[in-house]
Amino acid sequence: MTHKLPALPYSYSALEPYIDTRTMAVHYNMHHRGYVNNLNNALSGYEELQEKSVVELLYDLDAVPEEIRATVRNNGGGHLNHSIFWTCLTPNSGPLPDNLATFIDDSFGSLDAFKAEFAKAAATRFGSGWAWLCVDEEMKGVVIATPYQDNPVSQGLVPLLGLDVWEHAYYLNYQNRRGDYIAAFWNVVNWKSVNASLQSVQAAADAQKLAEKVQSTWDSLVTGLGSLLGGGE
Ligand code: MN3
Repeated sequence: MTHKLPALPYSYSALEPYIDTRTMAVHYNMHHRGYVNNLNNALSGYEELQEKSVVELLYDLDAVPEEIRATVRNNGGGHLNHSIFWTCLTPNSGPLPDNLATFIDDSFGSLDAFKAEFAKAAATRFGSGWAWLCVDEEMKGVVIATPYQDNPVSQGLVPLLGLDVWEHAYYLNYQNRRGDYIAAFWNVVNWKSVNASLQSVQAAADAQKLAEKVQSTWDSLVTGLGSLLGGGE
């Protein structure tokens, strides 16, 4: 597959004054486009890797040949991270859907406690990187920060909400005031989209649980049949 720059779901100016027009234009059109182009260039000549989605590539980086692994990690990560980031933003933020509010309360105690933990991860990420809200294997919310363009899927976590804290994401408008940029971010979070991501993870987990239940029912049925047919001890 050829990886493509996804359409931005709003105009460059839509997130003003929290994220300015010029930053959005450069960020989307230059930075994100660059990651997509570099990823496609790196994969040229690797037909089996071209069949994989960017999530599949990053989930199993060991399957990527060493000579292009760092390039795929950085540029595949850059592509996926920004694709997630754009959908996490909206000019019409609104309240949290109930399902997401419950998930955040269960995982962090309250929305304010979650925001404080997320903002701290974003503020203390030294140098370039990202802050994330993810779902772990136990279906709990966790906050992490990743360096450079690393994506949480490489650690087996599913990202729901990401914040780019590279200087290119805020420097034109905020200069060195990363904290102001992080505070402004909460005004443009697309909670509906974050909740939609959460719901698809929850649906997949429910389907897996159901499959395991069917399997264990089947196992006990077969075991029972086995002892019936085999006559036991
Ligand atoms: Mn960026």
